[in-house]
Parts: sequence; C-alpha cells; structure tokens
Amino acid sequence: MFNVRFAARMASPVRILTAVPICDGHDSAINTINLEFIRHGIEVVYLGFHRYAGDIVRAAIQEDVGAIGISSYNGGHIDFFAEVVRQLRRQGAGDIAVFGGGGGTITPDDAKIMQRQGVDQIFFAGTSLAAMADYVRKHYGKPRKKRPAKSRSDLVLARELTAIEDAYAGQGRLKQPKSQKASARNSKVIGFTGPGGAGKTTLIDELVLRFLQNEPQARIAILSHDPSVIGEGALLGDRATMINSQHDRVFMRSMATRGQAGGLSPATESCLTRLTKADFDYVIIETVGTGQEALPFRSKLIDQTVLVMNPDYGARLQLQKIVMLDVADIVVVNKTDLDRAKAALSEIEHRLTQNKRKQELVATVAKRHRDPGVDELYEMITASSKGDKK
Ligand code: B12
Repeated sequence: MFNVRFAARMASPVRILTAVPICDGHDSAINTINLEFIRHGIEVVYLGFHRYAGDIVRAAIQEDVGAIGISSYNGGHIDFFAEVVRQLRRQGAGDIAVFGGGGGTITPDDAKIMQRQGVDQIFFAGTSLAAMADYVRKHYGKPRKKRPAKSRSDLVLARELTAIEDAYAGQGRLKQPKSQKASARNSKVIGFTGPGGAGKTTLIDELVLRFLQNEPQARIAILSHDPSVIGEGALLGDRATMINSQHDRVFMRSMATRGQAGGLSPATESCLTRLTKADFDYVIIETVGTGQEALPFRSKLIDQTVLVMNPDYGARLQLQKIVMLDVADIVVVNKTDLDRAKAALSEIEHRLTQNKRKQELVATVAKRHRDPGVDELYEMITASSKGDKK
C-alpha cells in the first residue's frame, strides 16, 4: 500500500517546534524564520502566538522535536524561556534544546542570564536567516536516544512514533514492542479528509472540545498531516489553529507526507497501529487538503470516514467527480454561513442519494463556538462508537 521502496531513499529531516509566548502577538518574525527553516530542509511544527509555556512543552514532547525556537518581543523573555527549560527538565525532556530571539528586546546581558538558565542560543538583530537555519541543522538534527521505558508515557510514545517515521526514511529498523503485539485495540479511529480550506482542523478542534467536555476520562490522539516533498522541509501548522486540543488528555502528532501523494504519510499506517494500542478512546486522522480523486482511508483500522467540504465547490457537476462522496460515512458541509450553503446542501444531498447507502449529511459552522451542527456531528460519531468500537 505504501511506497516503501521510494520512501527508503529519503532521510528524516531535522524537526523543531516554534512558538511565540503568551501576551505576545509579534508573529511576523517567526513566520519569516519558519519559511527560511523549511527552505533549508527543516520540518517546523508551528504552535502559533500567545502560547503558554506548558502548551509549548507539551507540544514539543508529543512532536518529539530536537529543539524549541521561541520568538519573544513582549519583554518577559528571561522568565519565559527559563520556565520552558524548567518544565522540559521536570518532565524528563531536558534533551530538547531551547533557542530563540527577539530582536533588540533581548540584550546580550539578558542572553547571558538566559544561557546560564539552560537556554542554548539567542540570535540577535542583524543575524542572517541562513546563519540561523545552518545553526539549527548543525545542532538539532542529531539522532535522538531511546527514552528509558520508565519515562512518562507521552515521552515514550512520541519517540516510538519517531522511530517509525525514521524506519520509513531508511534510518532504522521497525521493531514492534512486545506489549504492542499483545495488547488489544482500544480506540475508535475517525478519518477526516477534504479539500484545503474547508475547515477540517477547526472542525476537529471543536469536536475535541466536545469529547473533553462530555467524556471526562476520554483521551484523544490526533494524527495531523501537512504536505512535504521527499527529503525536504515542511510547515506543520495545524497546531496553530488548535486551541481546545492544547490539553493534557490530547496527544497530537503532526506528520509531513514526505513525498507520498494521497493525503497521508508513508508512516501513517504504522503510527496509527501504534496509537490504537495505546490508551486513547479516539484517534483522529486528518489528511492534507485533498483533490477529487483522493481515497486516503483504505486502512482497516479506520472505523468512520468524514468528508469535510466547503459550499464553494463550483458547479453541481463537480460533485460527480469527488470520489470520497461515494465512500464517506459522514459528509460535512462546513462554512454554511456562506451564501451558497443552502444550494450546496441540497445538491450534495441529491448526489448522496445516488449511492444508495447509509451516509449522513451535516451542516456546520466550525468557527462558531457551540455550533449546533458540530454538536450533531459529535452525536453521530459517538453514537456509532458505542456499538462499533473494536
Ligand atoms: C513589527 C512590529 C510590530 C508589529 C507586529 C506584527 C506582527 N504580526 O508580528 C505591530 C505593529 C502589530 C506591533 C505591535 C506592537 N508592538 Co511591536 N514591534 C515591531 C518591530 C518594529 C519589529 C519586530 C520584528 O518583527 N522584527 C523582524 C525580525 C525578523 O528581526 P529582529 O527583530 O531583528 O530579530 C532578529 C533575531 O532576534 C532573530 N529572531 C527573532 N525571533 C526569533 C525566533 C527564533 C526561533 C530565532 C531562531 C531567531 C529569532 O531573527 C532576526 C534575525 O536578524 C519591533 C521593533 C524592532 N525594530 O525590533 C517592535 C516592538 C517589538 N514592538 C513593541 C511594542 C511595545 C508593541 C505594542 C505593545 C505596541 C502597542 N502599544 O500597541 C504592540 C503589541 C502587539 C502584540 N499583540 O503583541 C516594542 C516592544 C518593547 C518591549 N518589549 O520592551 C518594540 C521593541 C518597539 C519599541 N522599540 O518600542 N509591533
């Protein structure tokens, strides 16, 4: 199913996480720097601006990055960077380096204090983008050591997912831990796909909020995909949209497609297998924005598929060409606050009747808090999970 022969020729890119601290909206510097890192073959998980130290540390652990790059202009850099270092160490992830910059707001004297507190490197105004990218590639791309088995479960799981991705990149052997083979499958798996810009990530984030609120013990895993060319960098930016999913009961992993067409990565199936053996009640997979021909969910592990569409798909005839409309269990028309929504819903409903199988259609406005359409979608997903969970 996966193009392993092709995948075996690529190498795992250097992987870092970048973010802007709480009470700081200066994101234009980090946006520019992210692009430069990507151009230099680095995979960048971008968490966004106005982020708590705890959110940054949780994300860095789950994403198993080599380093965290923080761009700080709000004047609180000495305490904030130190807090990130402290939390990493407290959680057994002191091997993740912390670096960053903030133009003239971080003075050389501040940087000395920060380095004494465990920060690896501060870049000052005037440093070239290429010099920073070179530094990252040189210092944060070393192969990471296995975490001791007694470490926190997120730490161990995150590194196992890295081992799986590395194996597909031809950098290691894929060894299934014994406990994995023995344990039964625990999770319901839901696959989300649809064209870019339909609002998949926002919709998933709103659904996660409902899982967290209605199921106080539930744990959720998200495997989120962004496109990348084989052996090159990628911007893994879905976390920047995820607000509710910054939560201790949510384990999120951003994956680059690393050259594979169709919406998923060569390593997705194996990572999914691993996640379904962990203690998650739900595993959500989000594909990259897909085209008309995409049928990304062929895995037997996926229990339910959701196609998320935008009402602006063009002429009615276009619907005949979208193959996911034939196979999706649930079709969501998101952004139904747009003018064309009523017509789109009626056209899609008509299109689905041709399939002569049970498919649900739901209208949502995911960007709206407490949207009744998202409530309905949540009910559809959880209603079937009660009987279908394997
Ligand atoms: C652009 C800008 C804005 C834009 C921000 C747009 C955006 N979306 O980012 C706007 C106009 C919105 C803005 C608003 C404000 N700003 Co302003 N802003 C700036 C400005 C002019 C440039 C910052 C910048 O983007 N630099 C571009 C980067 C690429 O270059 P650099 O800063 O030199 O950084 C180098 C390195 O440090 C490194 N680097 C930086 N980050 C990172 C991260 C990593 C991982 C790495 C590896 C390297 C790295 O990259 C560069 C290499 O050469 C600075 C002044 C200045 N000249 O620095 C003020 C400045 C940061 N702003 C300031 C202030 C006060 C504000 C406001 C509070 C103003 C107000 N009262 O409303 C608001 C707050 C907004 C908010 N929500 O947080 C102050 C901060 C003072 C302080 N902390 O003590 C500054 C210093 C201006 C000043 N002299 O007073 N701002």
